[in-house]
Amino acid sequence: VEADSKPRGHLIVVEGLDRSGKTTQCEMLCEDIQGREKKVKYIKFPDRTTATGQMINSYLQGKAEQNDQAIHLLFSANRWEAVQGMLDELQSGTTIVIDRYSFSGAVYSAAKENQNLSLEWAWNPEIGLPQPDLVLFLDISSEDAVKRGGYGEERYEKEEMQIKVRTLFKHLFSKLDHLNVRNIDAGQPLQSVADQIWQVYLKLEESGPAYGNPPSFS
Ligand code: NYM
Repeated sequence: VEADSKPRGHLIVVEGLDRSGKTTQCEMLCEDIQGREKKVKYIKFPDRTTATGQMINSYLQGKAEQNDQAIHLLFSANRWEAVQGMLDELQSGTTIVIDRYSFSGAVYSAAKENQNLSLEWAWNPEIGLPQPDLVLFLDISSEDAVKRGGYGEERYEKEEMQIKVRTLFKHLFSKLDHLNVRNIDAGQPLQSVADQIWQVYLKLEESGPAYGNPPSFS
């Protein structure tokens, strides 16, 4: 907009089930963006290094119990405490690639067996967080996810839960239809998934630079 202001970096979110290859794809995308002489930063939620992140880590590893609402709000707080840092990075022209964000936040809580939290309730604390310019949803069938060497030991890494998570992701994205969400077929070999992602990224770059802070979730 303002001719003399500097463009900000893009905010890109990568979402998907456990075992969908998110982290590997984030790393490959960051390397490719860097290869274009652009500044890029990788962020992962939950950020297990902060005080809230340590509580989340204990919960995920089964070392601590938490009430469903309380742990949900801790996951959200773990994002809120990172907002200023993210906005500063974007303003300095750095593109941010985020490994899981508000979408995982809402969907995993709403997928819990006891059905304690509705998707709508779970989305509420995310309102006001910066909205990504692009969401890459790494879509993989739950059966394929299981075949990829089985799940880890953490809470939520169970087949029944993953099936619900996948359905809820799709439902949430259909409700947030103003967002730029791209479905990526993550059942393909690594390099082919990376190629799909790269094509989508190039389109974002072609759409031109962004200015000011990104809009917030409403
Ligand atoms: N998870 C992740 C949530 O339940 N809520 C959230 O807000 C986020 C960001 O934590 N099974 C769940 C999804 C994962 C687990 O993620 C840890 P990762 O990417 O395996 O570290």
